[in-house]
Amino acid sequence: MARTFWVGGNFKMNGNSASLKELVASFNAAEADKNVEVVLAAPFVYVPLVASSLRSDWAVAGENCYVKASGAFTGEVSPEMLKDVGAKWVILGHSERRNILGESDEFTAEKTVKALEAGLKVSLCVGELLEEREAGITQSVVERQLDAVVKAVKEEDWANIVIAYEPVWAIGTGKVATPEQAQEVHANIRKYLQKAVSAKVAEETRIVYGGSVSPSNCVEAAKQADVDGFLVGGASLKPEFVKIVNATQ
Ligand code: G2H
Repeated sequence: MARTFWVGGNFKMNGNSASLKELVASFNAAEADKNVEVVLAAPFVYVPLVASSLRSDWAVAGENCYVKASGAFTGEVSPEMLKDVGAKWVILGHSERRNILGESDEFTAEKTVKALEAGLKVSLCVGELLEEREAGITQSVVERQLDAVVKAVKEEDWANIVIAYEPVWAIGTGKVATPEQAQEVHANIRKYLQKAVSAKVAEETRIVYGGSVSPSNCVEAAKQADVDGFLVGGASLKPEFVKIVNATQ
């Protein structure tokens, strides 16, 4: 089964009502490849705005969620709430959550379970720090992050998970991983899924690359056999994001 190319935009903590309205209008007017699944992740407060104004063939995501449906959890947002305001996806395990907010592999796995139970699809981020790459432990770090999720979810849940490999040293730094570096890790993740879950899940799960993806570096990366799309931060805040959506045309 061919894997549908997937491109996510991750606005992070950027934008305001006016700028996001303008950005969405530019995306709505653009000629985007209809064979690509496109998902835009907005800050919680702007999810309704983006969801209500975005073209119907693109979907909206939250950038995080909590592990409960409701209750005394001041400042948190549940997967059910995200769904209620129009999100179909949520990004979980982003390195900024893991490294700035201290979220563990297990907490990320628990969030994944709860988001899936609520009916959201999950863009699950994994990736190593620069010192981990230099120490030659990239694969074991990524496998440790994935192990927690493998233990927590059922085999059929993987149909609703996209894995985003995002080497932390390449995030927002302009230091993009080479297409070969991305391909090597993606292929190893696929081998890991085969061993840890099943051959079907390994074959069908989309593994996308994130970290300083831009209109100028996406075309080569998209040619790699195991690169099934991108999770794009900074470059998703510009109309040229559509060039990344169209990377395989
Ligand atoms: C990685 C990526 C999006 P950027 O965090 O998730 O951001 O493209 O700005 O490196």
